[in-house]
Amino acid sequence: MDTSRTLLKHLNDKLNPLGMEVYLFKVSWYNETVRPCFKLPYADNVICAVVLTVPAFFESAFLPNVENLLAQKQTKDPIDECIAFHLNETVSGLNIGGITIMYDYEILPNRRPKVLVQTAAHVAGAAFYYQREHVLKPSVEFNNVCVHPKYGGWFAIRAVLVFTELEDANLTKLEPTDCVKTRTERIDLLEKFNGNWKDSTYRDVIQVKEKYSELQTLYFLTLPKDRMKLLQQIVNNQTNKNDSKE
Ligand code: B12
Repeated sequence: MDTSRTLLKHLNDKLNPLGMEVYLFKVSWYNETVRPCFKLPYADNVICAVVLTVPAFFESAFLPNVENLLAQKQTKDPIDECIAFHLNETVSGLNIGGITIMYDYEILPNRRPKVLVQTAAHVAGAAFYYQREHVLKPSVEFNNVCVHPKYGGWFAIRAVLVFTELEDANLTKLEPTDCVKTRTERIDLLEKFNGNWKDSTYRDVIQVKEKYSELQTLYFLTLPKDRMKLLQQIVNNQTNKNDSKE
């Protein structure tokens, strides 16, 4: 087995059970598509991994840890904290130096995102990136959206790991599945994503295998300032349920 494949297996063995998926790409695949100001400052054959959270993440990784998160009284976003914890744990188990983790929310001093995770997901074959150019409606200022072949829009793209000391010129390119094929469907997708993303209809643009639970949907629709209160309620309900069983 070659090094990239061993690496991918390690990452997925650790992260799949937590509701996370990992796909590899080379720096050159990403840098060839983005404008110069977004290019990653690494050699062409350096291996990167894009990390997604899929519906199971909330119940498999996040909820079991909520009590600890509340006890720590930390100020960071609890979901971001949970993802960072698991990614740090996972890479610390690797025997490779020079690993850089870039999160979706990280912004450079020039106000640009550190990494464009949608482009990363597309070039890694994780999720097709539907952009306004695909619908030939140049007059409309659409924001663009990735669609996952199993989970539609019920997922998020959380991070890119860069393995700065690992180069592989022969990494096999996985093409993303083009699951929103017609122009009409693509316009519908982009209109839903831009028109009213809060109703989540854009997420159901294809038939999906699994989506966010009611609780997860409620959590993400709750304003960040009120999420800790919601988590406290979830923990209290859980404690009451356990008490009544005893
Ligand atoms: C800034 C930002 C916002 C801003 C502005 C929106 C925007 N897109 O600009 C605000 C705060 C409004 C926002 C809101 C939301 N966002 Co937002 N946001 C981002 C963020 C941090 C950066 C996006 C950005 O600035 N891109 C810069 C532009 C220039 O990039 P671009 O348009 O892709 O252009 C590049 C490509 O076209 C590429 N390119 C050129 N040619 C080709 C060819 C090919 C084949 C490819 C692949 C690429 C490619 O080159 C260009 C750059 O040179 C990303 C996370 C991230 N780090 O990427 C999330 C992200 C895009 N947001 C996301 C979401 C879900 C939302 C919300 C629904 C809120 C929410 N619940 O989080 C709303 C939706 C609002 C809406 N209707 O669009 C998701 C989208 C997931 C998906 N399925 O695609 C992301 C990826 C975050 C995540 N963790 O998953 N967001």
